[in-house]
Amino acid sequence: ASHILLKHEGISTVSQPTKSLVVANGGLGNGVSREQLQDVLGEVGEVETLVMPPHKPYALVTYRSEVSAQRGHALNGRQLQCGDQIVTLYLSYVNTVDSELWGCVDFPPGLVLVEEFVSPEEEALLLDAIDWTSHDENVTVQKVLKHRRVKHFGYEFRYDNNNVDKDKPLPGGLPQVCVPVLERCVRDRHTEVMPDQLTVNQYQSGQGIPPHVDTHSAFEDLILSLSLGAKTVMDFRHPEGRSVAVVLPERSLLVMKGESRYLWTHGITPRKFDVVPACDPKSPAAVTSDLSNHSNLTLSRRGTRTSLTFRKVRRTPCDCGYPSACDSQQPTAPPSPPSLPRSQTD
Ligand code: AKG
Repeated sequence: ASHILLKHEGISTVSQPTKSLVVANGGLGNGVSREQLQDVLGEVGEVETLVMPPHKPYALVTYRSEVSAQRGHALNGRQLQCGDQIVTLYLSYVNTVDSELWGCVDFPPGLVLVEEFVSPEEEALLLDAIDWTSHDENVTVQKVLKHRRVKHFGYEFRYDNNNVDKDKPLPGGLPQVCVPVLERCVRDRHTEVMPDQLTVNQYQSGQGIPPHVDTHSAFEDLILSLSLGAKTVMDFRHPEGRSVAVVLPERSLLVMKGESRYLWTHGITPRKFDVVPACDPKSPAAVTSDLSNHSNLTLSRRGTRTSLTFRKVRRTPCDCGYPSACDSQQPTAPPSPPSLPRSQTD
């Protein structure tokens, strides 16, 4: 494998341990998904960066420490089930991985995108089941906001205080049609708990949602967002200014946890076209890369996107590791969440 990597890709492997490894066979080009590889590599230590160049049959991983990389190296020979084929991973040390050189910057930590999470048939079923003409306030609360329309199930999300009335559940609960999707989220270990709140956002072309952090005291760590009907670009911003634009293809599931949920804002800029990588439609995984370093970009006209955002209402104050962004951990109780989670009503 080392010989082929050097000859075809210019990657030279080294025998002495370093923090970085090339994972031969572990690439998007041979059917390994980012989340699948991240799961395996993350079992043995903290992954700092994972670079998966579009269409290539290998990935490059850098661990936080050399000790973790040594445990990663011991994954050599590990087999993965990818669709109906079994892929064997071969790992070798490399000197350094320059993410910029490779044209990919990693997602915010804790962010996972699962492409084709629902089939086109399920997508149609879910879209059909959202009845925008129903106003039964026992089941759903519906609002037209400046840049989108919304519907809430389980609990109403209130845009005046960016929170939910925890003692006022909507008796209808979550729509039955969502149950198979949520069961799959549990089966695939994206969540251990069943969400009890759903916000449906519908964006026409040109609409969006302001950057915000979902109020920590309102919801537990995990946020799941299913994109239906059309793709969009979601912008993630770190408080220190770093930003990552992530293409969310239709039928994909976005899983936000940890730092990406608690510290980074997420939002959708209202516009009619997005800049996306000009990728081979047979290999949609390529579009999950951050856009800033792509050389081959194109314009994509926005269609009507409906997103289903599932969350679990929090019952005890948040004690996350991001106090600067946490309304539960402010020194004095603020009248409304501080300037941290911005208004989501615009
Ligand atoms: C929200 O409703 O707070 C969202 O962030 C929606 C995100 C989405 O449309 O995927």
